[in-house]
Amino acid sequence: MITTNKAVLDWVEEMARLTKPDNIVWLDGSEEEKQKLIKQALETGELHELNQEKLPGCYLHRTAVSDVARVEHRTFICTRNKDDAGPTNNWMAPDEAYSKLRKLFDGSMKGRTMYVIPYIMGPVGSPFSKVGVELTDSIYVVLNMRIMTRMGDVAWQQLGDSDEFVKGLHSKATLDPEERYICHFPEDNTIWSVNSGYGGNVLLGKKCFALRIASYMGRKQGWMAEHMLILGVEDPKGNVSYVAAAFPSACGKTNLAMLVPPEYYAKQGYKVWTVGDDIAWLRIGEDGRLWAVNPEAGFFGVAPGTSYKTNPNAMETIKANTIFTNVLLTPDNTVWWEGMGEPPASGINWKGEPWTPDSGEKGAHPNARFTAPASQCPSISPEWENPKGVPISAIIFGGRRAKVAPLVYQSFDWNHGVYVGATMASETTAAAAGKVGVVRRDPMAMLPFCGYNMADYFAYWLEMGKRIPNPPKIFNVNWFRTDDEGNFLWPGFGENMRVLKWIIDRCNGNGEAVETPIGYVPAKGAIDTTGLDISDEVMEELLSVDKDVWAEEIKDQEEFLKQFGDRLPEEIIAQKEALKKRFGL
Ligand code: GTP
Ligand code: SPV
Ligand code: MN
Repeated sequence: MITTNKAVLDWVEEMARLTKPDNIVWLDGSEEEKQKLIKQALETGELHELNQEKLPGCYLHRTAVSDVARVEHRTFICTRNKDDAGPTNNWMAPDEAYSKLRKLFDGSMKGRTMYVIPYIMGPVGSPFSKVGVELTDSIYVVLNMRIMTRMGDVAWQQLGDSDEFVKGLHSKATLDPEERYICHFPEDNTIWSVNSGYGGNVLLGKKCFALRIASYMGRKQGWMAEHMLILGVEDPKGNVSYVAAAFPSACGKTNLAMLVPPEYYAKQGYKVWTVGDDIAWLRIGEDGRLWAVNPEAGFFGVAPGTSYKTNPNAMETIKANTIFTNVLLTPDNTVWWEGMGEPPASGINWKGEPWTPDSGEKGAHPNARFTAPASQCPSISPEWENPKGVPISAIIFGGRRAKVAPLVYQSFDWNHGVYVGATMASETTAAAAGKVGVVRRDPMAMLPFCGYNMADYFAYWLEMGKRIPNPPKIFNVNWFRTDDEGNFLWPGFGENMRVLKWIIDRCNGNGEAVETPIGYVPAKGAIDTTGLDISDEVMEELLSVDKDVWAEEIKDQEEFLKQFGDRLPEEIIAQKEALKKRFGL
């Protein structure tokens, strides 16, 4: 179906005049269309067909070697006022950005097809949901968007003749990294992305729309768009408590969302249900609680480290109908990555070169990913497409900190929780181009994804606290504390259930805690370690709050907050002063 929506037709025509494709294909989202596109992508080499007996419906894609992660230094928020983008975003004036990118898009689709992808972010028919349209010259993008969103005619139906849709334009152009731009125009509901073929830069429904544009929209409209997983913990009586957790990229959201409780908990009847693994849209419900939906329909997850030991639900999810990007190709035409288990004797690495385990090089890129339908996840929640969403009892912040942050602590109240989120820090990962393992502040895991001034974002969080009659409790976790040799002190993965249990107990008025200057930390023995091989000393270290270490930490937080100047909410400063005072600093 070609829509009759005039705003869409006019815009597509204008973009086609600019990019000059040989033809335009309007996608309907059908199975037949999918098979046709796969066939074409196999012919051009954009996709490689994997062993269809072992991995039915699965394909491999390799990106350009210089195009394997998000490019934060080339990602811009283009608001008329520079201050509206704020000090943590790259900014370009809209006129300048449009004219610069227009030159790059001019004729960029010559000899190619322009695909028109109508899609919905959020469950079909949900009051949370929003429509987007992405124009792209990449079949890989089309096939990924087909998994990650509700794509096709269903979106035209939802849009009707409204002009309220997010306009996304993407072209691979020449893939020149020097001319790569990911530009957002929140004032125009527009995203222009050029010269990349990597997920986060080009699947415009995901980070570009569902976080950057949506965070801007949400602030105007009274809701929130966050870099959060959503999961439900079912207790033996059948009560389900939902939590949302914000960890920076490649810091454990997918893994926590798909957690399999260890035997000790499974036997008692505990279950974990997956609602989403990366993005949450949150609204205040009629009952005064905060309700969340997952705007996505699939998982674009980190492959390395994923195994039947660490994340069996992910392994089951990706057995069929999955696109693998930048993984190792094995001799039996299946896939492998570091951390999956025994490597094959040889293979073709992510760059497309011959590889052996002793070559000294990685077989898969550290940011290799799988794209798989959420519906295939064994732990997918029966509520995951509920148009009303699920009610959130706890918000959890977290990151990778070898030192400083304890395994878990609870904030004193909402405003203190906002301060904890605002001053979060984590070691950088391969999800974005640049150095790995450097500690940086990443407020609410939104540093690369906030579509407006981060100081205003803090203010909005504080304001939401006043507006939510029954707000979630706020916690912080850290699975990544290490000993002096750099070994993780906490087993992580399924065992994180023990921490989740304490968090839910706290939400229900149970769970023993001791008060420390940074918040409530589990009392000795309050984290149940039955069946776990961990010493009391290690537990003590995991939960320790060291004054000298925190004195340094607070100095660094203070330094970070300075950049916001007068725009920083008074309450954030008050929280910082109160924290210092509690430490006697
Ligand atoms: P994005 O998709 O980039 O937003 O990342 P994510 O937050 O969903 O991260 P993901 O769950 O994919 O985890 C990234 C890496 O961290 C993987 O290699 C995991 O194996 C590893 N990881 C996840 N959870 C744990 C944990 O509890 N402990 C340890 N040690 N590693 C973990
Ligand atoms: C992230 O980097 O946080 C991701 C992957 O979830 S991407 O979609 O590439 O941004
Ligand atoms: Mn993410």
